[in-house]
Amino acid sequence: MDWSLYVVTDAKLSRGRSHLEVIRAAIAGGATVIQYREKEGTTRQLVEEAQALRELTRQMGVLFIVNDRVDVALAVDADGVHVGQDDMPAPIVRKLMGPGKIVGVSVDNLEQALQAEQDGADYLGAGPIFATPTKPDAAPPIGVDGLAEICRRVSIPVVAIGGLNAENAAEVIRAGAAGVAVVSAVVAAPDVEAAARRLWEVVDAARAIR
Ligand code: TZP
Ligand code: MG
Repeated sequence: MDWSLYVVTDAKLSRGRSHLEVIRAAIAGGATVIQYREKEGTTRQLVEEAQALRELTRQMGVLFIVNDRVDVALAVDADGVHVGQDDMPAPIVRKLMGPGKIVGVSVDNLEQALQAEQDGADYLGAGPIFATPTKPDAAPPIGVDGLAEICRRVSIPVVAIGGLNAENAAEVIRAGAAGVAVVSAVVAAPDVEAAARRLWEVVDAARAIR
């Protein structure tokens, strides 16, 4: 699985553009994983939007993950689901999703990382690496050192998240991350495709010399 550039949706940051438009451009620029993250709207709306993104990501051959909602992930046959520390516990998520689906868990410290790995997570989202206005209720930033420690201690892929952009993506890859997860750096960019391509290039180059 290619975790290089993991793009997370955010309707409020999309400058009035649809998820489909933004995500199509992100994939054209090199996004390898798409996460549908929507905290508002009815279940019907969520399923319809997720369905459309599922079709697009399947056509384009990239992974499709749904944030939080195991039911929505199953409903649209997403590749997996991503849960946080206040969401459904990972072992239950695993049971509901089945062995063939991807389960990702957000962690903001080593203890949570080790627990998530033991609980059967396929990958971790570690962060926030840096403070970010995109998630005001996030835990305090763990920094590149916090990320590096988690990467050293688990054997599953770790995707870094929080305040990442083309300027700082290389250092999280050098710290051991399998990829960078971004919201604003891609979704809020005036030119989504160009922003994604630049990030992908930085990640690819950083990995080549790791
Ligand atoms: N989880 C930890 S930080 C964050 C999430 C969803 C938001 C990251 O957004 P951005 O705009 O890439 O800093
Ligand atoms: Mg969550």
